[in-house]
Amino acid sequence: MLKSPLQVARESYLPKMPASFKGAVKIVEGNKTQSVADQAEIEKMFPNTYAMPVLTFEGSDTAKTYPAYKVGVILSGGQAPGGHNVISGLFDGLKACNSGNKLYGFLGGPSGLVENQYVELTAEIVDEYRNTGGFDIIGSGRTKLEETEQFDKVIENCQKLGVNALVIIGGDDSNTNACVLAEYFAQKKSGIQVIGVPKTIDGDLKNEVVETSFGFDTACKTYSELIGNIQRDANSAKKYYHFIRLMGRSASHICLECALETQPNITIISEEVEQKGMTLDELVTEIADVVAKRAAKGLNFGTVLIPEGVVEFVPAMKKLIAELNDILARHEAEVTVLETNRDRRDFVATKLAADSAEVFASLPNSFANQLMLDRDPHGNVQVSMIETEKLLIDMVKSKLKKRKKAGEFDGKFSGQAHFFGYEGRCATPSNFDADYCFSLGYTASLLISEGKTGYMASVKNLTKPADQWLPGGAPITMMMNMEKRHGAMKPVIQKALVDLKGKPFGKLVENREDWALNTRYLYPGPIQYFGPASVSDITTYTLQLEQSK
Ligand code: FBP
Repeated sequence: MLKSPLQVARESYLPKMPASFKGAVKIVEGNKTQSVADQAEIEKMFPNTYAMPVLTFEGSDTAKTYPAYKVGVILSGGQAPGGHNVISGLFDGLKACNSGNKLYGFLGGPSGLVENQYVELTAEIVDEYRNTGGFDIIGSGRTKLEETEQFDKVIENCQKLGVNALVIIGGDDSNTNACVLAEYFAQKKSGIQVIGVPKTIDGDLKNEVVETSFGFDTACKTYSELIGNIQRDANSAKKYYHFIRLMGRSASHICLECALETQPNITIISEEVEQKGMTLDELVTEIADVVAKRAAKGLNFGTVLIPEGVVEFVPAMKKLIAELNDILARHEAEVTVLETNRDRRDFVATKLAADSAEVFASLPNSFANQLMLDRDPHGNVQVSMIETEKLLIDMVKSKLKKRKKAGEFDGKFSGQAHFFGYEGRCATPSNFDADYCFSLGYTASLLISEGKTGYMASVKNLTKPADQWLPGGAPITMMMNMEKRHGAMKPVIQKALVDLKGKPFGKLVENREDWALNTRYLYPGPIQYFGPASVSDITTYTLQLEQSK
């Protein structure tokens, strides 16, 4: 493998660990749990994995011996910084539990489990990837495991190889899969345990036992560095408005965190847009008003942060997208044979309800075309391909043009569009993510060795130094509720959206007016891997505010 100087230097970084991992551990059981909602239905669907207790690992003086395991691991869904350290923590933990343990990596995500594509992860391989970004050690994918035939195939493949535990490193959808698999394997008495690990840069897989998903910290710091650089450019040239769309399919956690790190002029939070029931035009008016007020102070430049999922939170657009999802699924064959985008637009327009057809017709063609692009395997619109930042620039521009004509606006407006998403997903993990991920992997190895299934690895107390972190396990069923997916009610992990009563959003609201009208930019600079802990070991504002008393 070719290595950059930083990669070489990071090879020798030893992730900081909870004190309880320094020697033998004992497992402490908490109270029995229940699901966040729809308890009766979830209990009925998960008779073997419901109501299990939360677990905590504490240091112990009594050494333990653990049975030997063959463990399979997959990386599932979008990349997130730190995945390689989950695998190295898992590997080291397994070897510490029993030197005969073996680890297999199934290739390309969940499909590797079904197609039996795997590689044995040896010390030599794992060492090459310690503290690096990316998921390239075994690759990732978005295949959804939902058919009984797929589950049976997984059992068959695991049994052939002698694998008796699986670790699924993924987001809410992948951990929902992990939960369903754990229950199915238990019902079938297959003897295969399943443990999940909370991954996603989106930061929306969190709850009382999972404080944050890994990758969020590094991705936000990477985007914030870029936003800071752009703000400095904006403040130097004083001639552009930069509209910056940020990844985060549904929740606006990334956008909110980057706003707290950089203090831009405008930050859109999808959850607030939905709560206020805003139209696209109202959103555009809010932006145009800030542009006008800044222009009145002689400031014809600025930054606007846009969460990539915002279109699905504008109620009229949400309805339109839901109808499009349905139409495109039901008429797939008819739509596929149509040759031009115009034919496709005309076809779907005839199937939409009158109000949605009106909204659809009001959109620029390029944007309407993007709304019709293929859905992902979980049925989600691929919001990363929808250029909301360009749509908003065009709409703000035409609103200001009208105001200028009416003598109501005297400034200048020139927009630059940016989208930051893939830039952050494989960044070299920050010290926080390198440490957190290693601990998550190590925790997963202990959950397996203790014979647990249907649990998600959890490490708490994350704003404290790593030696005070509290590792353990959370039953995945406690995170579940029933939601409509593809027209049917399904058990899924409840997504954590931005809490509009929470402290991180409160801090934005408190400062919104000031950051809009004045120029209070913060320039965070690049992630620091070496140097004082006050710079290199800090975590997100979101986590710090959430955990502040
Ligand atoms: P996960 O939920 O799998 O972690 O992925 C999240 C994400 O990074 C979103 O932020 C983004 O919308 C999406 O993946 C992009 O998906 P793809 O990699 O398939 O383009």
